[in-house]
Amino acid sequence: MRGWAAGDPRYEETRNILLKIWDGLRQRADANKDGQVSHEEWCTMWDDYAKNTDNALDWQQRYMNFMFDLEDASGDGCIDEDEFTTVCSSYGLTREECQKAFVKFSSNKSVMVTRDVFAELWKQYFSSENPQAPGNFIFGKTSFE
Ligand SMILES: [Ca+2]
Repeated sequence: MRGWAAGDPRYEETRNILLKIWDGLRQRADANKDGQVSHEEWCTMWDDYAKNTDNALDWQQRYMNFMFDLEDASGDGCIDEDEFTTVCSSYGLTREECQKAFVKFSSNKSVMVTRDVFAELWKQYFSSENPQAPGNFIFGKTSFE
């Protein structure tokens, strides 16, 4: 997304972070050790997380920070609507839906989405049973079908 070539230190750092995320994910979620994380294993792991969000696994914490850094393209410590929309539309959502989602989790753009705010929204995304909880919009989707 950022156009960094292989060999660029930022490319290598990002690659290393993703490999660490995968390592942690595989070690904790791949219950039957077949080298793959199945849908069921994935859900079981996040269900465990939802029961105690203060007890996040290392890789889950890395994943959250990775997503924050990915979205905060300007590096100013805050995700703005344009940054959010750019990332979420890259995986197939329309810009309009991303903008609607941003409005929902930023309380109509009145909240600065800093890393701390994002961390709280992230916990909500994985643990809240309320479909309208602001955290449920951090991946850009506003519909649930
Ligand atoms: Ca930013």
